[in-house]
Amino acid sequence: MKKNEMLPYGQQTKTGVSRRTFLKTVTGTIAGIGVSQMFNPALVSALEKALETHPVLWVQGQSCSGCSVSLLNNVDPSIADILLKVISLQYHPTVMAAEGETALENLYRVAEKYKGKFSLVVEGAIPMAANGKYCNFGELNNKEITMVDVVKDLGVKAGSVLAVGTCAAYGGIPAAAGSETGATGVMNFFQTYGIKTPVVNIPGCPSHPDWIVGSIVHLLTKGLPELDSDGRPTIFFGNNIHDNCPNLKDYDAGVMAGKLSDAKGCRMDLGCKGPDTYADCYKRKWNSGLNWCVDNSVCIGCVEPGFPDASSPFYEPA
Ligand code: FSX
Ligand code: SF4
Ligand code: SF4
Repeated sequence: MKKNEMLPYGQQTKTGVSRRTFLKTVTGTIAGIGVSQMFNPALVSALEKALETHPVLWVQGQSCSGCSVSLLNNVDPSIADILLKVISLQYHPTVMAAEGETALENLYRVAEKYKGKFSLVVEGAIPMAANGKYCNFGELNNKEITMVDVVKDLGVKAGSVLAVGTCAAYGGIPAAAGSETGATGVMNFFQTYGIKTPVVNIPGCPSHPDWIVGSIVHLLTKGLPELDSDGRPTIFFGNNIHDNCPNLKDYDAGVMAGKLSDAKGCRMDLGCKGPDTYADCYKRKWNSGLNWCVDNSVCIGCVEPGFPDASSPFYEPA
């Protein structure tokens, strides 16, 4: 079997990362920031049990695929292994080998079989204009299937939906000023069609791999996480960046950076939107914990519902 081949549910290879390694990775990746505490000692058996019956289906609409890339690049052992063999990911356009009608048939088959139980991950916005024709998903029985069709059909059947990335959560870049496609996020889309399936927003442009994996694990083992008024898990998005920024003491003392290459000082004059942004980047960091936006640039508020218009211009003070 090819490393990235998608096998039918229940037939995934036993080679590669084991479930125990995965669990260690998950708890290790998100340890120290409160997430590990939400898992009781029964996590291992609870997750293993959940995985038997709760596959994850991942669909992509209007996005740059940055959220998938963020996920695939950032965790060791390979998140592709984790997703394919441990979280029971049954469909993912970027990592699976199957394509065309076969893949689409499998997507609908798994959704029917695990109706009410599977988690649907939506990456990217949903273009509602022109009958959904701005994002063609594929063909089934000689009929064109759009992203609108897929999110409607699968959204109704899913046990829960994770809107991964700011595009899927709130419309994001595809919905920015000047957009012609009617791009919108999952919650808004569900409201339009009266779909009641619970949605967890995991914004970020892209979303952080820990936020994605942590939320999936929470859903599988403990159900819906606590959400803020924008539908985001408070465990990841509950705190203000500015209030927790290592540069806050410089801000308080009026020590301001004047250019991006300045090593010292608060970056508000350079356009930092930390005061209007809620996420834990200041402690979680990015690129496997190496750095974060405020180290070398500014926070552009990528997790907020108004992004990118509300943050623009990025490098001018709010
Ligand atoms: Fe959007 Fe995510 Fe930004 Fe890109 O998929 S959140 S454009 S990083 O990739 O959807
Ligand atoms: Fe606040 Fe940004 Fe300054 Fe940090 S760099 S203290 S987040 S304005
Ligand atoms: Fe997004 Fe700001 Fe976090 Fe950077 S620091 S990832 S811009 S929320």
